[in-house]
Amino acid sequence: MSRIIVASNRVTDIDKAVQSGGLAVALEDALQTGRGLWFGWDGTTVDDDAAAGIRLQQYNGIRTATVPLSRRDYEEYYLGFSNRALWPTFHYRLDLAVYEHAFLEGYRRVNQRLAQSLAALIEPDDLVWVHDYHLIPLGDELRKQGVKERMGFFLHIPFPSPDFFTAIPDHAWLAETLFSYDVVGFQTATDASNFVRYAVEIAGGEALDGDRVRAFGKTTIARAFPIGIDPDSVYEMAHTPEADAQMARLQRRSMANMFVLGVDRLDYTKGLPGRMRAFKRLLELHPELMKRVTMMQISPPTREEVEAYTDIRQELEGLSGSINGEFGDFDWTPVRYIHRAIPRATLTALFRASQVGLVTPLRDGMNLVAKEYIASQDPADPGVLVLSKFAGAAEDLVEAITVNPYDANEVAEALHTALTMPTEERRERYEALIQRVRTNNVTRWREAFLEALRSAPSGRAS
Ligand code: GDG
Repeated sequence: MSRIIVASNRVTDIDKAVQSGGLAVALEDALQTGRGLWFGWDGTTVDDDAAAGIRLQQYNGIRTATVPLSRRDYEEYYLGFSNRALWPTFHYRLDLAVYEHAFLEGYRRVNQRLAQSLAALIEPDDLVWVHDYHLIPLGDELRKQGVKERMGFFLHIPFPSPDFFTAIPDHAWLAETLFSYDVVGFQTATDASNFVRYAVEIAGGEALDGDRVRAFGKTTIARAFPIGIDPDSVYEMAHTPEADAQMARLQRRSMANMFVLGVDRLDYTKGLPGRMRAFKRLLELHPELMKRVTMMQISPPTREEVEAYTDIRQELEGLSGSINGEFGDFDWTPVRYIHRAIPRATLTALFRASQVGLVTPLRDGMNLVAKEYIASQDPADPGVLVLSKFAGAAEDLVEAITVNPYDANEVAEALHTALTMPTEERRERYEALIQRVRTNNVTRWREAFLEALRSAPSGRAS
């Protein structure tokens, strides 16, 4: 069986990463059973990159190969092009996008350097699986290094419509690099079709059968592979004696007996200010809910060196403070806002304890929180998912209450519907949703992608 080489921007401490969920869990099995290798940045920065070599380690049967970044690489490749240019553009926020020439050069340089380090580790018949927007040109750079093995790329965030993609200076170069992969995977059918539209309408290429698309004189496969979770492990974590105790403590300590829960990295794509405004609107429209419902928002910090992230933090602190000042009482706090990461076990207990999971991103590749919320529920008395139509998850989770996150009134009314929904309807929606979360689980995602890669026409995109 072929070895699997995973490349992602960040390789974290595997034990820690597996505990906190995410990509590490998804890939752990594949990496262990396939004698795999996980390659990427180790999260540190050094002054002099010339002195920094590749570091090989082994955890739990998984080999990692990591490199540090120089401070300049970190600024230009990571904070700059990846998070100031690509992240906002791919999330339809051209107003926040900063395109500096030095960022683009840094992005190219780092991808080239990473490819040089990785190429030396690739053996014949390996399958190379590259992840996310930081590393789009890595495959092309590997090809230039002479790598002929099968290579696939998976984009965790949305692929925007051509109008937005073409705002990126050198967009044709970036798009062309994707054609060096044998398979390009997206979260949703919409994302895949945006990519094909770019190839056909902007690059003058053509869509062929079997999800193949040809442009720039090369052919690749563009297909949706919706990412999922491991619902059984989430359910188990939400139903331990410790979780029971945490739920009881929450109910005891609170005047409100209903909770609306939001869990998102503090990112401007997640629609957090709009979510708080919608909760305020709920209290205005339905004052009978005062003192009966509390909104809990857990938002761990992220990318704090990018200004747009400090702005959103200030806005959110201002909003939660003003709602609490206006509506709160000595015995009731309407909004509880936590700007810290909390342990995964506590998180799943909170999912289970909350009558509503409120997931209202303005754009999101998939959104795993929506799936984790469903997986944590008690089947006899499940909560209700209120989900933005702009989350990739909305393409599949159609029994959620779907909302337009830009419309505070609509979200407020959806919250009211969710909080007053009869048990029978809650169960019906839950049964349909948990079925979907179980079917489109993380193992299926991984296996479907790897199968597509294994059976791709050739190891060398042609
Ligand atoms: C990107 C795409 C796509 C959050 N707070 C805490 C915590 N979390 C966990 C959640 C969930 C994960 O982090 C977040 O995943 P999401 O999918 O919701 O969002 P992104 O971080 O933006 O991820 C996204 C994803 O990649 C996968 O392809 O779905 O669209 O943007 O698992 O539970 N975990 C802990 N404490 C916290 O405070 N332990």
